[in-house]
Amino acid sequence: MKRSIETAIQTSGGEPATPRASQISEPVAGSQTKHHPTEVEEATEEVANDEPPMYRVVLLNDDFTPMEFVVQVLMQLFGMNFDQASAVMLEVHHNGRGVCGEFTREIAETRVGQVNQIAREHEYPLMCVMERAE
Ligand code: TYC
Repeated sequence: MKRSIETAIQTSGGEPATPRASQISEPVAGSQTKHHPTEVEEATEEVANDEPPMYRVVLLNDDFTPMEFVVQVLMQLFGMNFDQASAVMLEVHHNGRGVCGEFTREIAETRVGQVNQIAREHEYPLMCVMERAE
């Protein structure tokens, strides 16, 4: 059975995003004790951030690139299934932009280059950019 793109999006479920370690708040050891740090102590506390900066890969809308082509690109380059790719494509189509995913800088740069290259090869104006997440 062949489903239209509009039908596919209505039946697709949104996947919950996986929180990064820094977004999970757990009680800090000792935080239940009687000691209440002063403002000065709090201001000098430092926490190591060993997570790399993340970048959003963002797809932009245009009036000419076929919807089917965009869906194929999202499936091939971002590992999305048909329903996920259709949802992102329609988000871009209706709102002007949509997020393909969040990656480290090198992977984001590679994906942006691949989208723009395949679009140019097919002579479509499809545009992809990256931006710092957070
Ligand atoms: N707006 C395009 C159309 O109507 C479809 C499209 C969707 C184009 C997403 C680009 O990133 C895009 N054919």
